Amino acid sequence: MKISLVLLTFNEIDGVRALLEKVPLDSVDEAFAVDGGSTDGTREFYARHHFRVVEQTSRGRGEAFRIAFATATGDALIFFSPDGNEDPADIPKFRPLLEQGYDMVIASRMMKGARNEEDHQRFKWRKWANQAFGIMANLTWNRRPFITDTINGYRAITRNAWEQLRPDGPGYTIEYQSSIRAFKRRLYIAEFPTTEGARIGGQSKAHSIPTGLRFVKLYLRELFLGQHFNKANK
Ligand SMILES: Nc1nc2c(ncn2[C@@H]2O[C@H](COP(=O)(O)OP(=O)(O)OP(=O)(O)O)[C@@H](O)[C@H]2O)c(=O)[nH]1
Ligand SMILES: [Mg+2]
Repeated sequence: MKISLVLLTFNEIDGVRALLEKVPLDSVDEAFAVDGGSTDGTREFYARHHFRVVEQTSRGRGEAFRIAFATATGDALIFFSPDGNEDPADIPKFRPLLEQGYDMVIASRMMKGARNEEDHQRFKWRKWANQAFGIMANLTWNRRPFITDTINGYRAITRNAWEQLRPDGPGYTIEYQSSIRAFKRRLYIAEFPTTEGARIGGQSKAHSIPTGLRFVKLYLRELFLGQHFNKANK
């Protein structure tokens, strides 16, 4: 199976500087970055290291996923965000599950053996909100075993699944929408536990309240669309 690795960055110079050399490139067949228009030296860093970059024409992670599928030649794509939250040592864990036939593989911050960035805090607001969205999606659409982390960006998706699901969501909703539509089509999803690290530098661009509202809107739209999302996107 041919696997493409996609790095997603928008002003992530501290992260790429610390992590690019830790990415196990020998475990994938192709690798490139999709950049959302960084102005902090991220793009220049890639250029200096002869790492291929595709520039986005419009911003947001949703657009980045779509550009990645349009650019990559692999049968499956692994998405890795080098901001410190995701451990590059997990990258080789996706292949065996994809080769077993799973349509989507998610590195879970919520399952047994995993660690969430907020686990040391008493009030895990973001984790709880993510879990609530996850439960809503599982209860509404999932007829297979419970998926613990429907939102994490650290995941692999096969091209075949992507073409069936055609996710059209904006920004940070892209992963939640991919999971929801995979539930609707009864695709096979695997999870493995991961340890979420702290952000290395720069800033988060995902602001909790507006992002949460976009998730609610997306959930309602998916409820309305039901199984008819292919037509809606055409
Ligand atoms: N290609 C691309 N990447 C983006 C875009 N927006 C954010 N990213 C990257 O996506 C990853 C996750 O974004 P973050 O802003 O860290 O969101 P988050 O992980 O929910 O927030 P933190 O927990 O604070 O790190 C990072 O590697 C960002 O650089 C975009 O518009 N295009
Ligand atoms: Mg992050």
